[in-house]
Amino acid sequence: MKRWLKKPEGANWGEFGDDDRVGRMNLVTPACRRRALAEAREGRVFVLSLPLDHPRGGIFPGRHAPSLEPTIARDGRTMYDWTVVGAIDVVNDDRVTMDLQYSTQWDGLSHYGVRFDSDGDGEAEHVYYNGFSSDDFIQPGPDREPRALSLGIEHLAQTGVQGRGVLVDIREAGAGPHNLVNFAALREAMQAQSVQVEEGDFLCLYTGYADLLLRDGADVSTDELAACPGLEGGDPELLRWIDESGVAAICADNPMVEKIEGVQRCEDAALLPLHEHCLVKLGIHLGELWWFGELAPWLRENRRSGFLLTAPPLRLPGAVGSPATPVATV
Ligand code: UVW
Repeated sequence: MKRWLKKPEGANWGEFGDDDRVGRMNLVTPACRRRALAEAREGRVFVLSLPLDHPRGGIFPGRHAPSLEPTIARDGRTMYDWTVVGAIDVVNDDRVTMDLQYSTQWDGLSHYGVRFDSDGDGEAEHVYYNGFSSDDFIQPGPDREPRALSLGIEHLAQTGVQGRGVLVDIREAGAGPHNLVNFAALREAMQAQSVQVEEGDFLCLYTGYADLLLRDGADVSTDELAACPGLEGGDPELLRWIDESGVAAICADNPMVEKIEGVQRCEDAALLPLHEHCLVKLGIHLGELWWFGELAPWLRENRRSGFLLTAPPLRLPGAVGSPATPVATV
């Protein structure tokens, strides 16, 4: 069912069907996966996740670190060292409370929307990828659990999230006081590192941010973190290239992929233009706070940029984002 009369300029809504819920993941075809498998030549793996209790102290107020506690068994006992009289079994079960987007994570297509008049009645609604709207969410209430009905993260999980990752080191590519990386700078970095991006690839961006979060025992200053580069979402050439390149997803080791400090913005435009372009207009999932600290040097030493990436989110119905433990195989 087509849900909109008007779509935002540059949106691909309808391209993968009026009911599509996974966007550019449609471009990760069996042929793409075979190409990705061919990158797994050594059989060596790299984990691309931070420990999920990082960033210590948090980055976004309101997103809390995981807190573990034992499950309460039917008999009221906590299930740590749980035993049954007359048997030798010892069982531990636990539960976690955490914000799904605290650490290494996927932004689902229901994580971010914009106010836009998609039904042409002169009033802006809250719209998401492919014209889904706030009607496709259950809002929290006294007897209701909230959930994204149409664009929950389970749809991404069901694709398997496996394909070819290509890593670009943009640590030195940024410019200006905020170290913004525009299209010209990204292209230069890709050329210097012989990175070829093909349709259906997962573009991975190494900024060094997550390395700082893991720095052993040392305090990391907010200035050091702020100096790490990020994409300049306000650069129209960058947005055009993201569209034309056919990338399936963009994954970075920083908190937002893009940086918003110092970005020129028109009145009533999005604060996060790359989020708008990727998540709303094109259905490109964003991976955030990934960790490339071991993979990047190995790829550099071996003069490679491609790898087999396997990065499913939790298959958690109705969630708008998810922690992930992405794995690179080289
Ligand atoms: C926001 O957009 C606020 O968060 P994230 O960087 O997780 O997408």
